[in-house]
Amino acid sequence: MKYPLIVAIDETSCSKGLLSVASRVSESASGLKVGVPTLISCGLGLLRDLRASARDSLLIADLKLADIGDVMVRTASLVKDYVDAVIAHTFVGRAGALDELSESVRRWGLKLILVASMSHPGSTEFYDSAFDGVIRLVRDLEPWGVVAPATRPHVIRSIRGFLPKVKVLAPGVGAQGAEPGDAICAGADYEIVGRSILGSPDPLKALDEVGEAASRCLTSRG
Ligand code: BMP
Repeated sequence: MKYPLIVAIDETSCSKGLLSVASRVSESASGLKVGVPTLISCGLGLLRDLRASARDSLLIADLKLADIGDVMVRTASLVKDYVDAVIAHTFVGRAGALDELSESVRRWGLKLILVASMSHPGSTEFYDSAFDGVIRLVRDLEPWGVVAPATRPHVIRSIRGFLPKVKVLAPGVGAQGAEPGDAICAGADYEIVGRSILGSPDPLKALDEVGEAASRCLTSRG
């Protein structure tokens, strides 16, 4: 079974080796999340190539959409043929924004992932104080998944309590301070890990170390 990990690719230079490292990583990780730095540096061609080489991995375009519905739909339409899921912020609200994106994403057969809370300290300045509204919005829109912080496991527990069915994807492991496995133990489905895997001299070894810890938590949860 694959590790409950999604590897974040946020490289600013599009090296030849990136595709091959990402493909090898995808053999053990559940998914790959391609961020805006990589989309700008490599272009959509990388998504197309990843789609071909990482067929059984969840491929996520981390566009962090936050605009009026029309622009979010246009932006997502550019990646819809290559990826399984797109990520959008929740703070733009439903009417005229996420309702339109959600409808299009469903029609295209993609998964929508909404940011429920973030991993950096500043997330408490806005996201966490809007928590009840975010939960209502997520209940209403029924996305496939939400992003919640591995750095604050109590937020993950709370989201899991309110939204038992949604997939919880948790960033903040390693470089941002959370220990591998913390988020899975708190109820997340996947941990999102970037620099401590792809920035390591031996990405596959780093993947195994983080992945084993996350898998142990999954096993202990039963
Ligand atoms: P790293 O493991 O290198 O810190 O990367 C974390 C990844 O998760 C980045 O791609 C970042 O965009 C993403 N992320 C995050 O760190 N915090 C959030 O709250 C939401 C994210 O998507």
